[in-house]
Amino acid sequence: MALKVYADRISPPSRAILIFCNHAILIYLSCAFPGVANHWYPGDLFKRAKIHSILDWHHSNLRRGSAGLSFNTIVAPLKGLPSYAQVTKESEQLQSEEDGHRILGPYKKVLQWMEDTKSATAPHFDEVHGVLFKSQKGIREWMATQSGKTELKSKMVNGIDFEEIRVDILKNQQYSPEYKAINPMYQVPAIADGRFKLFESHAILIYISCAFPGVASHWYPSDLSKRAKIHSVLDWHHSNLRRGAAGLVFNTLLAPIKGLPLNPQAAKESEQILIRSLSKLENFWLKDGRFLVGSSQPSIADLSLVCELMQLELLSEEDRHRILSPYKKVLQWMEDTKSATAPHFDEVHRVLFKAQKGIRERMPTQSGKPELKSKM
Ligand SMILES: N[C@@H](CCC(=O)N[C@@H](CS)C(=O)NCC(=O)O)C(=O)O
Repeated sequence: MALKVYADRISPPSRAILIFCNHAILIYLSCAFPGVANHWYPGDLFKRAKIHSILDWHHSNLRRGSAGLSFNTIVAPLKGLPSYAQVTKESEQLQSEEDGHRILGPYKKVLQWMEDTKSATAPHFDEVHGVLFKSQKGIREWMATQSGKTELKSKMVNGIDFEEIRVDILKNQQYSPEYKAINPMYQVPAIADGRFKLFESHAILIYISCAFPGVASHWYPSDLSKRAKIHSVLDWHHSNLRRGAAGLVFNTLLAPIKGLPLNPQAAKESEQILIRSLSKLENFWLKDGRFLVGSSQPSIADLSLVCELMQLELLSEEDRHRILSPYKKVLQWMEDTKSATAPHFDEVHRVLFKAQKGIRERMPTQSGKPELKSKM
C-alpha cells in the first residue's frame, strides 16, 4: 500500500513546507523505507545524535523566529487574529523582495547552504514549494492593501556512571568560555561523553538511551513505530507545552533575572498556550494509557514533558492549582512518572523546590485575581 502523506500546501503558506519540517515523520520515513539513502539519517549513533540536536534546536530558535514572523505578518491577518506591533514592523519591510534580502543577505553561508540543499533535492524541492511561490505574489499584493489597516495589534534511572557539573544560569555561568566549548548556544543541558559533545535535551535523552546498554528499553523502545510516536510527542512539546509553561514562568517571574521587564501580556498569551497544551495532553496524548502515547511504562517523552510542568511549582500555589487542577489525567500521570523515577525525581528537582520557597516568600497574594500578575 502506498504511503499517504497529509500536508496542507496552501493555507497557511508557511505550512507548504510541512512535510519537510516535521521531524518525527522525517526520521520515521528514513528508517522505515530501505530505499532512503543513508546520508539523510545516518545509522552512526554520533551523527544521529548531532542531527537530533540541531532538529531540536530548530524548534525553539529558527522555527520560532521564521514561523513567528510569517504568522504575525501574514497568517494572523488572514485568520482575522491580532498580531504584534513589534513583528508587524518587520512585516511591512518584508513586503518587498529587497527586504526579504535584508534578513537573509548578510548570511552568505546560509544562502549557499540553502542553494546546495535545493540542488541536492532537485527537482522535488521546487515542486514541493511550487504552491508557496505561487501564493507569494498574491500575499504580497494582499498585504499591500492591508498595510496600515492591520493593527499590529536525567537523569536516567539506569545506573549510568556520570558526573554532574552545575552551570548556574542565574549567575550567567552558561556564558563562560569553558561552557561555550561544550554548548556554543549558551544553554543547559548539555553533555560530554568523552570527546563527543551534545546539547538539546531531547537529543541528549535519545543519545543516552542508545549509547548506554543498561538503559531499560521502555525509555526509548527499539520498535520503529513506538519510537516515531515518541519523536512526535517530543516535537509537539517544543512548540506547545514548553512554549506555554516556560513562557508563563519567564514572563511572570524570571525575566528580571535576565534584566528584562516582566511582561503580563506575554504571560497571558503563554498561559493560553499552556492551557491548550494541557487539554491536548489530557484528551489526546494520555488517552490510551498511563504514560504518553499509550504506553504502560514511561519513556523519555514522559520525563521531558513532566519536567517541563514541574517549573509551574515556581508559581503561587493558587495559580498552579488553578491551571493544573482541571486536568486529572495530567496530574495522575505526573504522579506516576514521579513514582516510576523515585527517588531521583525529587533529588533532581531539589533546587527547584528551594527556589520555589524563596520566590513564594516574595510573592504578593494572588487571591481574587483572575489573571496572573507580575510577581517580582
Ligand atoms: N530546547 C532546549 C532548551 C534549553 C533551555 O531553554 N535551557 C534554559 C534552561 S531550561 C537555559 O539554558 N536558559 C539560559 C539562557 O537561555 O540564558 C533544550 O531542550 O535543551
